Amino acid sequence: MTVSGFVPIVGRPNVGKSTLVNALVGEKVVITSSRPQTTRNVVRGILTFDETQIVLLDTPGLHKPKTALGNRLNRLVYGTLTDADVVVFVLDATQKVGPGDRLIAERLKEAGATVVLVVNKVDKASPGLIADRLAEASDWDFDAYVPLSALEGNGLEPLLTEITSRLPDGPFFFDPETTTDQPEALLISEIIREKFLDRLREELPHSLTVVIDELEHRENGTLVVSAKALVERESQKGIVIGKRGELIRDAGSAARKELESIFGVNVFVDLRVKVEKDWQRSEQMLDRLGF
Ligand SMILES: Nc1nc2c(ncn2[C@@H]2O[C@H](COP(=O)(O)OP(=O)(O)OP(=O)(O)O)[C@@H](O)[C@H]2O)c(=O)[nH]1
Ligand SMILES: [Mg+2]
Repeated sequence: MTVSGFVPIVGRPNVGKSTLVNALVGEKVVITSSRPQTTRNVVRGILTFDETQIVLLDTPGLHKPKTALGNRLNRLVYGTLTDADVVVFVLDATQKVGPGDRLIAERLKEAGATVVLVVNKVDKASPGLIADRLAEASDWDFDAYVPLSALEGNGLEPLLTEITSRLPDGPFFFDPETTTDQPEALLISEIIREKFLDRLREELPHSLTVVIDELEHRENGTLVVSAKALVERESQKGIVIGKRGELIRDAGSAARKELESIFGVNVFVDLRVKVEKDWQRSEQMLDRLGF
């Protein structure tokens, strides 16, 4: 008999949800960054071992929405609770439990979810601080509490044990070799976006999105990617391009290197920038961009 289930990973922006998904799956299936609100869609990371299959759902950070995009993302996250077998709720050990965390806790209680609470980033926090976080969170009376470091990969085994022991008997939903269900074009656009996030500051990361215009697998194996970075205002265009085109060239070249190592073929990346005025606030644009 096999055991399987759907496990959304939820929490405020920047607490390390995507890092945790990658650590558990054992390979990079989603992008991460030091900027809050990096993840913008639900991506499945699949982990199969022994007679167990865990379908992790990386989700956007829950926050007070300021744009139409923010509203959509929050709804998307709460939508994953419907089919959840176990929910992993992530806190950052270095940050006090705040109103944002309490709101999420309430929603999880209302949904009647089975919840494993993770205190992440313990590598950055003193034992006293970690104990404070666990004490604050114990009021919620969740099903299990696991301190860990997603970045260093410490504490993952206890988390897997807590998740697995709460999964129902069931079939495998994916081939045991599969690690994500993300379409190739989405993975590629995300990797390109990640390279911009690494290089941009302040509000700009929120205003940027990447769309793939064309993907071509040539007969000689080369993968040709044509992509556009969309920004919201004319003034942002110059920043994304950088002095003498340096920033966009660097981002494109970093993306190319990573894509070459993922796909094991030569990759060409043709990258342009386009202004799509206030796309984050336009329901119509969000539809078109697939949010
Ligand atoms: N020191 C330390 N840093 C971590 C750990 N886990 C994640 N981080 C860092 O925290 C930042 C945010 O990580 P992400 O995984 O992108 O966070 P997220 O919760 O997915 O963020 P959103 O997608 O914006 O909601 C990155 O700079 C990570 O490297 C950890 O265990 N220890
Ligand atoms: Mg994320």
